[in-house]
Amino acid sequence: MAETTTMERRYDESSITVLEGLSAVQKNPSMYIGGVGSAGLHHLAYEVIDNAVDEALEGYCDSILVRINADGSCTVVDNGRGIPVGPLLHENPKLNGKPALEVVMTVLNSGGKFDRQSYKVSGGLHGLGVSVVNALSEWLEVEVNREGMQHTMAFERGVMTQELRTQPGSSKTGTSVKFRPDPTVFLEAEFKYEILQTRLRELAYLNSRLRIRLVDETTGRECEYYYEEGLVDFCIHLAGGAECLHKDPILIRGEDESIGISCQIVLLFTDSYAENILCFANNIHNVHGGTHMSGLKTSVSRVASNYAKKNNLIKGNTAVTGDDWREGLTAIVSVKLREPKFEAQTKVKLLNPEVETFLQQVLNERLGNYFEEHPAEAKRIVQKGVQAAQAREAARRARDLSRKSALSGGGLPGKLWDCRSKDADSTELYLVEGDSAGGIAKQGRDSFTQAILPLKGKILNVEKARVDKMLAHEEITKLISAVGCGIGKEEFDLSKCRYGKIIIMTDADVDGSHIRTLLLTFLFRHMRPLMEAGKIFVAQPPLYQVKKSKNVEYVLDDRTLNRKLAELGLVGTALLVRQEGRSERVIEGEPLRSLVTQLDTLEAQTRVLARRGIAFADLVHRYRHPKHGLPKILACICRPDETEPHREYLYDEQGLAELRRKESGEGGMVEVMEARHVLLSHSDNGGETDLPTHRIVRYQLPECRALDAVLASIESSGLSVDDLFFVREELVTGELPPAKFLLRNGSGEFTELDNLLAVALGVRDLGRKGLGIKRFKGLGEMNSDELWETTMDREKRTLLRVIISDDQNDLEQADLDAREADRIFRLLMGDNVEDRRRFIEDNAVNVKNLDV
Ligand code: 0RA
Repeated sequence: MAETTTMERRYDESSITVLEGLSAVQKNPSMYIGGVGSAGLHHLAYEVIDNAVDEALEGYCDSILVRINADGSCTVVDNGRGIPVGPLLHENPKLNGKPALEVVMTVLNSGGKFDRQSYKVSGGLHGLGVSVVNALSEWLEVEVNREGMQHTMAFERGVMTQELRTQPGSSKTGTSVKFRPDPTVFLEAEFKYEILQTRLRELAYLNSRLRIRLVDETTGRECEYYYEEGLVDFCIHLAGGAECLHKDPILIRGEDESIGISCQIVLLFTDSYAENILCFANNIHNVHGGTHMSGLKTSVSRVASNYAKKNNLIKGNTAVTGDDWREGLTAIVSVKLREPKFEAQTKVKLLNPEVETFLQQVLNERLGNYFEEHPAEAKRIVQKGVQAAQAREAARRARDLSRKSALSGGGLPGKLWDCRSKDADSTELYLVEGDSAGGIAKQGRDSFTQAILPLKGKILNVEKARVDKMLAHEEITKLISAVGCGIGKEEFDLSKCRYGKIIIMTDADVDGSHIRTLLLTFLFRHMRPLMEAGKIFVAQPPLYQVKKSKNVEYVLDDRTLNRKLAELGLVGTALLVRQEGRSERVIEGEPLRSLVTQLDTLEAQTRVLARRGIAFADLVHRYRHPKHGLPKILACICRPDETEPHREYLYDEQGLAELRRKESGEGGMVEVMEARHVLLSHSDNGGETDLPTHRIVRYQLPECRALDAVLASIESSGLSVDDLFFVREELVTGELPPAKFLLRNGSGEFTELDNLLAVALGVRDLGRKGLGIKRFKGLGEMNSDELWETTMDREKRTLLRVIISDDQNDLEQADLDAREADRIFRLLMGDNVEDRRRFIEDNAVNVKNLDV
């Protein structure tokens, strides 16, 4: 008892400075982590992760695990040296003698006191130290393994609750930090898998041979990133399947020890039309570039231009600019330097002038050599630049022409039904698919504020066309002049936009969604500021009209309709289960509703499996394990001597590790790869693969976790999983045996069901009784009143706002999102069919409802 008191007093006195620092963080968290929304929350995790990456940069750590825990906390584990724990020697008597671990956890910026050799900050706005994370965590537990001992400590809101406890441990080293962000501080309490995933993937790209794993315990999702030559993979990933003009990405490394700079550059000249260069200094992405960006740009243009002149590749008097030479270039430059200077705290731009000269030196020489040694590739790259220049000239002529015709009274396109109001805030422009729908929208609209522009057929896919071709396309020029703010980088003027909202209104079918994507591609590539300003919307015309006597309702999609039918069908309905030798069981009310919901989930998840070519019934019968449930991993084993891959289902990582051991046999080499990475490296050089011939390609099966839960819930309600698939076979008499499952509706009528799976469908069928359901095949099938009421009336409609990033307050996250959007457009609208298919399969549409 006495001991505790002295300890406490000692701690009280010495902790004054400590708490001063941390309470400053607690009083004004936004100052330290940028905000208390989702962005700030994730910064906490980045802070700990960055510290682990620093260990990796110094060569002490090669593996990091990040786990989102079921209780809302996050764990970051690394195998670095471990945070020092011994008593600190310090001039400040309040800190002197304290365990180093405690100081690191409770004193702001104390990480620096340990003189770590690394480049200090590996992430954007971070580098504040784990103490900030501690200050803003409801609780935090840290475990350090060092020198054969295991050390633990715990805190609550920055205050120590468990002193350093040491016990014998193993020979492994490393740090594990588990923390739960303070819910009284953060508005957003949940770590998001996707957000962490994008960031962790980038860190793995930037730090070759660092293994980073992310596990989400709440959903069972997980992923692992590991790159031998990360920057090259990053560049391929970034190019998103665009065709490459040369065989392998061009990788250039340089180092000048005398000035303490090293650089890594990857260049990929593609057949696309956008330039895409990412710059990093000490692992920090510099959104606005800086001296590394300008060094790279100048040098690429110089090398290409010199080569073209020397080999007489420019015909006539075409003036090729730097932008032309870099059309379609995807590149990453990563520099590491001792004293980086950035513009502003946000580190958006690198300023060190010596970096520019250094990069030019390295690139002029090495890229010059590459051109000389690869004449065929060099010629292709140069020709692309010359074509770009010619197209730019043609586009300028086309624009001049259209500007002249606009001046001479041409003005707005003939097909535009403009609104009467000229107020650019309250007005709306509807882009409508087809003339007939356009006509209906015209009749239905509020002509004071709503303008209609009907667009004929498929507009041009601008991802595959240069500006000149684009400006020759009538639907596009109509669109440009209706919107009024021009296109491109130099000529775009947001303030000239003639409407407050631009609303895309297409049919709810495949063609409609294609046209919508084409329009979005155009708007994203050529009118991006409109999108960034949140002016682009997607209308949501209903798919169904549901009539019940005089009552008319409109329903957006199949899912909503099904839910509605189930709700109606459940009223007064009971499920009867015949049991051998016993009286039948009756399920109704809440238990029946919950069963139907479970069966809906089952249907949806089964469809996901089916798309992967896996039959659910088969999986349950052959692979459902009494303890592990359904398999969570599908491994496709490709052996050098076999043409067809061999499939194996596994339950966990351990199973995969065993499989790998079994496959590699005596000293053999087998590589385990994520399916998506295989596809990426597969596509970079025209079908020729550089994959290992003996490999295990692993597919995660996250849907199996959801299915496990459904199956467990079915069993816990006393039903059997076999009942799902039961097939009633005809008796010798030709009759069907009595059904095991029956539905009884409110009026006491019975419906026989084949099996348990048929229950959800049966309930929906009951709900359908007495309803008139009409499916609209397109906008053109509605009359103008219907279209107004469901889709255009401000009071009733739902619009989806198109956003590039959810997080405009967080520069870093917004930037990551924008880059991801860029890549996805390339993937979806480019030529690479295989990647596109994969992407669509992997990603369900991700939009939020917004009432405007
Ligand atoms: C200070 C000094 C040293 C390592 C660390 C901090 C460190 C911090 C974190 C946070 C998460 N993981 C971490 N790993 C290490 C240097 C240790 C030494 O010199 O032995």
